[in-house]
Amino acid sequence: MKLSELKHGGLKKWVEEAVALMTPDAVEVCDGTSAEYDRMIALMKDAGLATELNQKKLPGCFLFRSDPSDVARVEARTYIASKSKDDAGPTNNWIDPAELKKTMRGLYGACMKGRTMFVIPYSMGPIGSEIAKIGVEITDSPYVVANMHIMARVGTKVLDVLGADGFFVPCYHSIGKPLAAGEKDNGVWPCAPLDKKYISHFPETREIWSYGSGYGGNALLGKKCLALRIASVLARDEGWLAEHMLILKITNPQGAVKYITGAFPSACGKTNLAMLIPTLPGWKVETVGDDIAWMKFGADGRLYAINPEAGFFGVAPGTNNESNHNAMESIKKNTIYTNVALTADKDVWWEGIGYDAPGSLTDWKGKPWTQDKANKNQEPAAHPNSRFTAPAKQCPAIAKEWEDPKGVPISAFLFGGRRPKTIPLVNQAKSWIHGVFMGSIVGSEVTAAALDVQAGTIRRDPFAMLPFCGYHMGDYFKHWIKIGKGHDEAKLPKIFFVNWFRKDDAGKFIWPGYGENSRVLAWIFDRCDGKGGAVETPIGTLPTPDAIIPPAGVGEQDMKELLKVDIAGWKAEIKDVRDNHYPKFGDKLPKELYVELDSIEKRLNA
Ligand code: GTP
Ligand code: SPV
Ligand code: MN
Repeated sequence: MKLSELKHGGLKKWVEEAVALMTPDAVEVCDGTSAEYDRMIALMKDAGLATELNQKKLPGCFLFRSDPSDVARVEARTYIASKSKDDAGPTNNWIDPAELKKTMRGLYGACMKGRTMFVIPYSMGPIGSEIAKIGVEITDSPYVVANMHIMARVGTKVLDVLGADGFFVPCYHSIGKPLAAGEKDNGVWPCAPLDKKYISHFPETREIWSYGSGYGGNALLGKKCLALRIASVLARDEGWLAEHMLILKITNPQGAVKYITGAFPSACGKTNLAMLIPTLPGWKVETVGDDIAWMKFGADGRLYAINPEAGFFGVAPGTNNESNHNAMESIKKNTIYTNVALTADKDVWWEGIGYDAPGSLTDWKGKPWTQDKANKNQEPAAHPNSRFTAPAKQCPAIAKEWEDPKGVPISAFLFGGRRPKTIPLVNQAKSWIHGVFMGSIVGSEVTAAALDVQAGTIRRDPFAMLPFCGYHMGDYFKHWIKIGKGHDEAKLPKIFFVNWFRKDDAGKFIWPGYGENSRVLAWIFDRCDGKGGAVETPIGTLPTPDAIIPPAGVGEQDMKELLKVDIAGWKAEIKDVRDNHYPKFGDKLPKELYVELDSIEKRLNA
């Protein structure tokens, strides 16, 4: 579609301004058809950036290798440019919006020379749903266009809903690598150097400007930028919740259904939990969403969640038929693989795929790689943050209501992270405010999902939103408290803290995780109905020793360890929150949370 055919005056003008600034060789408005998707892939093949995979084994699947500097979100280059620095808060990077726009306009100047500008109208949420939001991303990356086709609803049908004057979030994206006359990418992933990358958000004007990266959350602007950073601001203003949460449907052996959401930091198990196959007989889990939940109150006073996305951008390493069969089934066709390893017969491979590397591979950097199991220090063949992009509808466990524009009523919120010690397998909050306290102190061992934070250390990641909250985190806590005060607590989701990642002194996981997590989900399900063996402790409501049937290989002693209240560990935890975590938020830290902190401390000392 041509620019001149756009019916929305504001959109047309905004694109024309971008064209004048970025001077692409051509402009195309995306229609969202499969022919368009195929054309994007063909363009990338021509540029030497897409490798066609074995079409017998993996029909419609392609592999991309990004630049080694462009393999994950870059938190140090991500900005919340609110007018006042205080509105961005202590956990976000801030630059004055006028100054940032000036810098970025400089970078955007002629940045699309030699390339085509693609205009992608997209809907986060089912098209036309009252909860859905429309964005328009302009980009010079066919890789981004193809990924957006999978991750969001894109094209002409979105323009139809937008009409002549509808609201959209304008999103600029450029990889920041113009081409000189006759120059081609020639197999080199185009992007800008780290100090030129900017992932910028202007919350007051609801704008997103991204420059210099082609990877994941930096470039697919509907995902973290719109659906979390901008949406969290809209949610604060309008009284709803935009959260980094999976959404699952769970059915018990009697056929009763509940919906549960869960916030775990990046690479801490959301996709896996959303697609879990229960080991507990008679239970069933189905997927509604694996990364983001938008939740609004229904007329009945309950919270209803939609998944704003249309696909999965999932972590490849560790995904196998045992750990996540449904993901493996979802990624057998029409899938984009990024930074995984390639086998000689053009199949994919990664660490933790469930079998040894078949012969000599090409690693994610494009170099020959042969598995050497004796060498513990061998570099991995697949990047630890290598990912698959696959349509959600391909998931065998996708719930039939996953696109229901009303959303699904939520019974429980889970919070969790990778905590080798102290935090028990599961712990129910005594009240909404206790649950908000739990969310506010989420911590996790750092993973590879972001480029610039050191893997292996524990950092606080409140509500798993640290990199994704578009405003002051202290105000965000306040928003959660306000939600509780403004609604009937009996109808609000019950809140639980889970930890699948306890390790023994040898560093081995005590809990097998994955499908076995269904044992914990079953307890949570029952607790939502006030059932299930439970004991009150200083830190919350824990299962009685017999309430969770241990999986094979987990002994009585292990279960005791997983469910004990580690008084000394918790005292250290509370001290760390009081000395290091809460003070970061200054007077914006709601006093209700200090009250919770004090009362837990008192109970621990009793
Ligand atoms: P993002 O897409 O970055 O938000 O990640 P996510 O939260 O969806 O994490 P995902 O489910 O992709 O899991 C990340 C890694 O954790 C993978 O390597 C998984 O195999 C591993 N993992 C997931 N669930 C479990 C579990 O229950 N136990 C253990 N030990 N590992 C798990
Ligand atoms: C995450 O890091 O939480 C992701 C991947 O889901 S990205 O889309 O890159 O943010
Ligand atoms: Mn995520």
